[in-house]
Amino acid sequence: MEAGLATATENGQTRQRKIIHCDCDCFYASIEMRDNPALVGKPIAVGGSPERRGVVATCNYEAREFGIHSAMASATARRLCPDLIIIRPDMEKYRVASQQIHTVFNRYTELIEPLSLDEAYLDVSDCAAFEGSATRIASAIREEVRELVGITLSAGIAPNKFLAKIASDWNKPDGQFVVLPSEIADFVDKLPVKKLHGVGKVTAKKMQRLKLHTCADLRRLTPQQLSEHFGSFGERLYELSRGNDNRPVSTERIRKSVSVENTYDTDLPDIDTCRAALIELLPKLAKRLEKVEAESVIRKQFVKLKFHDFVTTTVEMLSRDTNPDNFLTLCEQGFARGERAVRLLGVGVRVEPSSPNALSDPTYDSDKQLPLALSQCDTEAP
Ligand code: DCP
Ligand code: MG
Repeated sequence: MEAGLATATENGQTRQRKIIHCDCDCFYASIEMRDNPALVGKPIAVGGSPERRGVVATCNYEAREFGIHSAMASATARRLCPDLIIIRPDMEKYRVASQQIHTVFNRYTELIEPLSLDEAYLDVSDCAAFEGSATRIASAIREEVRELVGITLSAGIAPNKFLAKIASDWNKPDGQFVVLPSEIADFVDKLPVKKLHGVGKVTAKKMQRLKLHTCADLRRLTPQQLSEHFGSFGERLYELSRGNDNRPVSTERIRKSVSVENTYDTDLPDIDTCRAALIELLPKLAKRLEKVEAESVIRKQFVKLKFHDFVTTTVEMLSRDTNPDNFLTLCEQGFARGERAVRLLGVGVRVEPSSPNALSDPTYDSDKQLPLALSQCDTEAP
């Protein structure tokens, strides 16, 4: 049995996990359509006003036909679709719906890992309903969410989290897709590398240069070649390209930070280039924060720099928002500690759950190595 499919049982035997990844369809927009059926069939977005430089949080599938998507400026969205109806978000309503969805999940398993208000992994390996058929459990969950909450949900069913998450997108909206253990090789063969978690813009470009387009291409490389090209990420790529992922569904992890970072093709030589690069990271951070703002509150802002010699330093301050001037000040303080070229820059915020139930996926947290109880600053050797 392949490593990524196995889970240990008490007597030391191994068996396959059954994971369902659930993701509601155009979540905020679905709730708004549910509450105002006159909106159904029309292009709608939920977000800020175009007049006040608002952005789209999400939009329904009719609006997506016009090229509108999450995080787009509402003004741009309106330009693309002059008839677009833009609705202000009502977070409280979405939180209530999220709790209801969880009541449905709880009927089938206690092993639930929420990723955001509308998304969760469920481990149903021990669920006896429907003779243990994860496919039928997923259908039942979708039906019950439709009845109880009045919105649709898509599901991916697979032997691990990585495949389940990709599969839930396959028949979206209002659909589900199963990857059986016997189908994994075929499924990942055709999978574009861009679909792999952790493959961002820079890595994707590099893979393109190396003519690595699908997981089948990645599989042709040895572990040594993968780590030569992609450093410590190489090992993970080796596993993912084979459809392996042994991460358990975790019910306990709490999101501790939200951040973005970038490793630059050419080192940033001085503070001015660092400042400019930092400003460019901010929209991406804002985008990630939008997704979690309902369940998290900001406690600190921080900036991380990795100098060309791999020495890393992090500077942070107490804060309740993402003030760009604060980030610039932190960046200057960090740079002053090294006064040498910078290969990686990160910006982020430390967060706490806004309610004890607001658990989330640590995969948003790209700063896992940072200590949690941070002093004002810390410097790490490589
Ligand atoms: N969200 C947000 N800002 C973003 C992305 C998302 O405010 N940049 C909010 C609105 C979404 C919700 O989070 O409704 C869930 O995000 P998803 O990425 O799951 O997107 P949707 O559920 O809206 O659409 P999909 O059908 O693609 O899952
Ligand atoms: Mg969704």
